[in-house]
Amino acid sequence: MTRLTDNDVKDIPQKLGELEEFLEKHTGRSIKKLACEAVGMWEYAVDPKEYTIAVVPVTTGEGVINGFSESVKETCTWLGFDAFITEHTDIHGFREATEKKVNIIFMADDDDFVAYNLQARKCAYNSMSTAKAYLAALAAATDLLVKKEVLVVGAGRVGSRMATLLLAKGANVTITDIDLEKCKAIQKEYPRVKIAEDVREAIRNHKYILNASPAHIETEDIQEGAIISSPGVPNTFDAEAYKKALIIHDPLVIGTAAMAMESAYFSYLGCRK
Ligand code: 2YC
Repeated sequence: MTRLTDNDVKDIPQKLGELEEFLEKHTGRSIKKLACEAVGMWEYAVDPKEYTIAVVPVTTGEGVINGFSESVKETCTWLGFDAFITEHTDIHGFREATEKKVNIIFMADDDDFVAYNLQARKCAYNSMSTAKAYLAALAAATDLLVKKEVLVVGAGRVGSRMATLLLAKGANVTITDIDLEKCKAIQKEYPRVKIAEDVREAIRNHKYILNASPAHIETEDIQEGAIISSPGVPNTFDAEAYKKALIIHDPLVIGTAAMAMESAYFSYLGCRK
Protein backbone atom coordinates (compact mmCIF):
# COMPACT_ATOMS: atom_id res chain seq x y z
CA MET A 1 0.00 0.00 0.00
CA THR A 2 1.32 3.45 -0.91
CA ARG A 3 2.04 5.50 2.20
CA LEU A 4 1.02 9.15 2.41
CA THR A 5 3.61 11.74 3.38
CA ASP A 6 3.23 14.66 5.82
CA ASN A 7 3.26 16.88 2.73
CA ASP A 8 0.34 15.02 1.12
CA VAL A 9 -1.93 15.67 4.11
CA LYS A 10 -0.66 18.95 5.57
CA ASP A 11 -3.35 21.26 4.20
CA ILE A 12 -6.30 18.86 3.87
CA PRO A 13 -8.43 20.41 6.65
CA GLN A 14 -8.38 23.91 5.19
CA LYS A 15 -8.97 22.60 1.66
CA LEU A 16 -12.17 20.65 2.43
CA GLY A 17 -14.34 23.52 1.16
CA GLU A 18 -12.40 23.69 -2.10
CA LEU A 19 -12.76 19.91 -2.61
CA GLU A 20 -16.51 20.11 -1.92
CA GLU A 21 -16.91 22.90 -4.50
CA PHE A 22 -14.93 20.91 -7.07
CA LEU A 23 -17.07 17.80 -6.52
CA GLU A 24 -20.32 19.80 -6.62
CA LYS A 25 -19.21 21.35 -9.93
CA HIS A 26 -18.00 18.17 -11.66
CA THR A 27 -20.11 15.41 -10.09
CA GLY A 28 -23.10 17.33 -8.73
CA ARG A 29 -22.46 15.79 -5.31
CA SER A 30 -21.21 17.04 -1.97
CA ILE A 31 -18.49 14.98 -0.26
CA LYS A 32 -21.17 13.47 1.98
CA LYS A 33 -23.59 12.65 -0.84
CA LEU A 34 -20.81 11.08 -2.92
CA ALA A 35 -19.70 9.01 0.09
CA CYS A 36 -23.27 7.80 0.71
CA GLU A 37 -23.80 6.97 -2.98
CA ALA A 38 -20.46 5.12 -3.01
CA VAL A 39 -21.48 2.77 -0.22
CA GLY A 40 -25.07 2.40 -1.39
CA MET A 41 -26.78 4.15 1.48
CA TRP A 42 -29.66 6.62 1.57
CA GLU A 43 -28.06 9.97 2.58
CA TYR A 44 -30.54 10.56 5.41
CA ALA A 45 -30.46 7.03 6.82
CA VAL A 46 -28.07 8.11 9.54
CA ASP A 47 -27.77 11.41 11.39
CA PRO A 48 -23.99 11.87 11.80
CA LYS A 49 -24.56 14.04 14.87
CA GLU A 50 -25.67 10.90 16.70
CA TYR A 51 -22.31 9.19 16.11
CA THR A 52 -19.09 9.78 18.04
CA ILE A 53 -15.87 8.93 16.21
CA ALA A 54 -12.44 8.49 17.80
CA VAL A 55 -9.34 8.68 15.60
CA VAL A 56 -6.46 6.78 17.22
CA PRO A 57 -2.94 7.69 16.04
CA VAL A 58 -0.86 4.53 15.50
CA THR A 59 2.94 4.64 15.95
CA THR A 60 3.80 1.13 14.71
CA GLY A 61 5.94 0.49 11.61
CA GLU A 62 6.90 3.74 9.91
CA GLY A 63 5.03 5.61 12.61
CA VAL A 64 2.62 8.52 12.72
CA ILE A 65 2.09 10.74 9.65
CA ASN A 66 1.83 14.34 10.82
CA GLY A 67 -1.60 15.63 9.87
CA PHE A 68 -3.09 12.21 9.07
CA SER A 69 -5.25 11.88 12.20
CA GLU A 70 -6.14 15.57 12.00
CA SER A 71 -7.28 15.13 8.37
CA VAL A 72 -9.35 12.06 9.22
CA LYS A 73 -10.94 13.84 12.20
CA GLU A 74 -11.67 17.00 10.18
CA THR A 75 -13.21 14.95 7.34
CA CYS A 76 -15.55 13.21 9.81
CA THR A 77 -16.41 16.58 11.41
CA TRP A 78 -17.12 18.01 7.93
CA LEU A 79 -19.67 15.21 7.43
CA GLY A 80 -21.39 16.16 10.70
CA PHE A 81 -19.93 13.48 12.99
CA ASP A 82 -18.80 14.24 16.55
CA ALA A 83 -15.14 13.33 15.98
CA PHE A 84 -11.95 13.70 18.05
CA ILE A 85 -8.38 12.42 18.16
CA THR A 86 -7.51 10.36 21.23
CA GLU A 87 -4.94 11.84 23.59
CA HIS A 88 -3.03 8.56 23.58
CA THR A 89 -1.77 6.50 20.67
CA ASP A 90 -2.02 2.78 19.84
CA ILE A 91 -3.59 0.42 22.36
CA HIS A 92 -3.79 3.10 25.06
CA GLY A 93 -5.63 5.28 22.54
CA PHE A 94 -7.91 2.39 21.64
CA ARG A 95 -8.65 1.91 25.34
CA GLU A 96 -9.36 5.65 25.72
CA ALA A 97 -11.84 5.43 22.83
CA THR A 98 -13.66 2.43 24.28
CA GLU A 99 -13.83 4.04 27.73
CA LYS A 100 -15.36 7.13 26.09
CA LYS A 101 -17.93 4.76 24.56
CA VAL A 102 -17.52 5.99 21.00
CA ASN A 103 -19.51 4.44 18.16
CA ILE A 104 -16.68 4.25 15.60
CA ILE A 105 -12.88 4.01 15.89
CA PHE A 106 -10.59 4.99 13.00
CA MET A 107 -7.08 3.48 13.04
CA ALA A 108 -4.37 3.08 10.40
CA ASP A 109 -1.01 1.32 10.43
CA ASP A 110 1.25 0.80 7.42
CA ASP A 111 -0.90 -2.02 6.06
CA ASP A 112 -4.51 -1.28 6.96
CA PHE A 113 -6.82 1.65 7.53
CA VAL A 114 -10.14 0.78 9.16
CA ALA A 115 -13.24 2.40 10.65
CA TYR A 116 -14.54 -0.05 13.25
CA ASN A 117 -18.19 0.25 14.33
CA LEU A 118 -18.23 -1.04 17.94
CA GLN A 119 -22.01 -1.45 18.08
CA ALA A 120 -22.26 -3.42 14.81
CA ARG A 121 -18.87 -5.10 15.40
CA LYS A 122 -17.98 -4.48 11.77
CA CYS A 123 -15.19 -2.64 9.93
CA ALA A 124 -15.24 -0.36 6.91
CA TYR A 125 -11.95 -0.76 4.99
CA ASN A 126 -10.12 2.04 3.21
CA SER A 127 -9.28 0.10 0.05
CA MET A 128 -12.89 -0.99 -0.58
CA SER A 129 -14.44 2.33 0.45
CA THR A 130 -11.97 4.26 -1.71
CA ALA A 131 -12.64 2.03 -4.72
CA LYS A 132 -16.38 2.57 -4.33
CA ALA A 133 -16.06 6.31 -3.79
CA TYR A 134 -13.85 7.00 -6.81
CA LEU A 135 -16.03 4.79 -8.97
CA ALA A 136 -19.11 6.72 -7.81
CA ALA A 137 -17.28 9.97 -8.69
CA LEU A 138 -16.47 8.70 -12.20
CA ALA A 139 -20.04 7.49 -12.69
CA ALA A 140 -21.42 10.86 -11.53
CA ALA A 141 -18.99 12.82 -13.73
CA THR A 142 -19.80 10.73 -16.83
CA ASP A 143 -23.55 10.53 -16.22
CA LEU A 144 -23.68 6.72 -16.70
CA LEU A 145 -21.02 4.00 -17.06
CA VAL A 146 -23.24 1.39 -18.72
CA LYS A 147 -21.51 0.06 -21.86
CA LYS A 148 -18.70 2.62 -21.52
CA GLU A 149 -15.09 1.51 -22.06
CA VAL A 150 -13.34 2.16 -18.73
CA LEU A 151 -9.65 1.58 -18.04
CA VAL A 152 -8.44 0.65 -14.56
CA VAL A 153 -4.75 1.49 -14.10
CA GLY A 154 -3.32 -0.66 -11.32
CA ALA A 155 -4.35 -4.19 -10.39
CA GLY A 156 -3.66 -3.93 -6.67
CA ARG A 157 -6.25 -4.02 -3.86
CA VAL A 158 -8.08 -0.85 -4.93
CA GLY A 159 -7.78 -1.47 -8.67
CA SER A 160 -9.05 -5.04 -8.50
CA ARG A 161 -12.04 -3.91 -6.44
CA MET A 162 -12.71 -1.13 -8.94
CA ALA A 163 -12.69 -3.60 -11.83
CA THR A 164 -15.33 -5.82 -10.22
CA LEU A 165 -17.48 -2.86 -9.15
CA LEU A 166 -17.32 -1.47 -12.70
CA LEU A 167 -18.53 -4.77 -14.15
CA ALA A 168 -21.51 -4.56 -11.82
CA LYS A 169 -22.22 -1.07 -13.24
CA GLY A 170 -22.34 -2.51 -16.76
CA ALA A 171 -19.09 -0.93 -17.96
CA ASN A 172 -16.68 -2.62 -20.36
CA VAL A 173 -13.55 -2.93 -18.22
CA THR A 174 -9.93 -3.10 -19.24
CA ILE A 175 -7.27 -3.46 -16.58
CA THR A 176 -3.58 -2.69 -16.94
CA ASP A 177 -0.60 -2.98 -14.62
CA ILE A 178 3.15 -3.41 -15.14
CA ASP A 179 2.70 -6.72 -13.29
CA LEU A 180 0.75 -8.76 -15.86
CA GLU A 181 0.28 -11.60 -13.39
CA LYS A 182 -1.93 -9.38 -11.22
CA CYS A 183 -4.11 -8.59 -14.24
CA LYS A 184 -4.35 -12.27 -15.16
CA ALA A 185 -5.44 -13.16 -11.63
CA ILE A 186 -8.32 -10.70 -11.89
CA GLN A 187 -9.28 -11.89 -15.38
CA LYS A 188 -9.25 -15.48 -14.12
CA GLU A 189 -11.86 -14.53 -11.55
CA TYR A 190 -13.78 -12.15 -13.83
CA PRO A 191 -13.38 -13.31 -17.47
CA ARG A 192 -15.19 -10.22 -18.79
CA VAL A 193 -12.27 -8.04 -17.70
CA LYS A 194 -9.96 -7.30 -20.65
CA ILE A 195 -6.20 -6.93 -20.13
CA ALA A 196 -4.06 -4.24 -21.77
CA GLU A 197 -0.39 -5.25 -21.74
CA ASP A 198 0.92 -1.84 -22.79
CA VAL A 199 -0.02 0.62 -20.03
CA ARG A 200 0.76 3.77 -22.01
CA GLU A 201 -1.12 2.60 -25.11
CA ALA A 202 -4.13 1.69 -22.92
CA ILE A 203 -4.16 5.19 -21.44
CA ARG A 204 -3.97 6.76 -24.92
CA ASN A 205 -6.97 4.60 -25.97
CA HIS A 206 -9.32 5.43 -23.08
CA LYS A 207 -11.47 8.47 -22.28
CA TYR A 208 -12.61 7.10 -18.89
CA ILE A 209 -9.87 6.06 -16.47
CA LEU A 210 -9.84 4.93 -12.87
CA ASN A 211 -6.27 5.32 -11.65
CA ALA A 212 -5.48 3.09 -8.70
CA SER A 213 -1.73 3.03 -9.08
CA PRO A 214 1.15 5.15 -7.74
CA ALA A 215 2.69 5.12 -11.22
CA HIS A 216 3.02 8.37 -13.15
CA ILE A 217 0.57 8.86 -16.06
CA GLU A 218 2.30 10.77 -18.90
CA THR A 219 0.39 13.90 -19.86
CA GLU A 220 1.02 13.24 -23.55
CA ASP A 221 -0.86 9.91 -23.21
CA ILE A 222 -3.99 11.55 -21.79
CA GLN A 223 -6.85 12.13 -24.26
CA GLU A 224 -8.30 15.65 -24.56
CA GLY A 225 -11.46 15.66 -22.47
CA ALA A 226 -10.60 12.46 -20.61
CA ILE A 227 -12.12 11.90 -17.18
CA ILE A 228 -9.64 10.42 -14.71
CA SER A 229 -10.83 9.39 -11.25
CA SER A 230 -7.62 9.02 -9.31
CA PRO A 231 -7.20 8.10 -5.63
CA GLY A 232 -3.64 7.00 -6.40
CA VAL A 233 -0.89 8.60 -4.32
CA PRO A 234 1.45 10.27 -5.03
CA ASN A 235 -0.57 12.47 -7.40
CA THR A 236 1.84 13.32 -10.20
CA PHE A 237 -0.50 14.94 -12.73
CA ASP A 238 0.93 18.27 -13.94
CA ALA A 239 -0.90 21.51 -14.83
CA GLU A 240 -1.03 20.46 -18.50
CA ALA A 241 -2.80 17.22 -17.54
CA TYR A 242 -5.38 19.15 -15.52
CA LYS A 243 -6.03 21.29 -18.61
CA LYS A 244 -6.52 18.28 -20.89
CA ALA A 245 -8.65 16.16 -18.58
CA LEU A 246 -11.05 16.29 -15.66
CA ILE A 247 -8.94 14.76 -12.88
CA ILE A 248 -10.74 13.84 -9.68
CA HIS A 249 -8.15 13.38 -6.92
CA ASP A 250 -7.61 13.86 -3.26
CA PRO A 251 -5.10 11.93 -1.14
CA LEU A 252 -7.39 10.91 1.75
CA VAL A 253 -10.72 12.72 2.16
CA ILE A 254 -13.07 10.97 -0.29
CA GLY A 255 -11.98 7.47 0.85
CA THR A 256 -12.23 8.44 4.51
CA ALA A 257 -15.69 9.98 4.01
CA ALA A 258 -16.93 6.75 2.41
CA MET A 259 -15.48 4.75 5.33
CA ALA A 260 -17.24 6.98 7.90
CA MET A 261 -20.64 6.81 6.18
CA GLU A 262 -20.32 3.06 5.58
CA SER A 263 -19.30 2.38 9.17
CA ALA A 264 -22.19 4.45 10.56
CA TYR A 265 -24.55 2.71 8.13
CA PHE A 266 -23.70 -0.64 9.72
CA SER A 267 -25.55 0.53 12.85
CA TYR A 268 -28.55 1.64 10.77
CA LEU A 269 -28.60 -1.77 9.06
CA GLY A 270 -28.50 -3.32 12.50
CA CYS A 271 -25.51 -5.45 11.54
CA ARG A 272 -25.18 -8.15 14.14
CA LYS A 273 -22.73 -11.01 13.79
O1 2YC B 1 -0.59 8.62 11.69
C1 2YC B 1 -0.84 7.41 11.80
O2 2YC B 1 -1.60 6.92 12.67
C2 2YC B 1 -0.18 6.46 10.83
N1 2YC B 1 0.01 5.14 11.44
C3 2YC B 1 -1.04 6.39 9.57
C4 2YC B 1 -0.40 5.52 8.50
C5 2YC B 1 -1.28 5.47 7.25
C6 2YC B 1 -0.59 4.63 6.16
N2 2YC B 1 -1.48 4.47 5.00
C7 2YC B 1 -1.48 5.37 4.02
O3 2YC B 1 -0.77 6.33 3.99
C8 2YC B 1 -2.47 5.09 2.91
C9 2YC B 1 -3.52 6.16 2.81
C10 2YC B 1 -3.59 6.64 1.40
C11 2YC B 1 -4.82 5.51 3.14
C12 2YC B 1 -4.51 4.11 3.12
N3 2YC B 1 -3.21 3.93 3.05
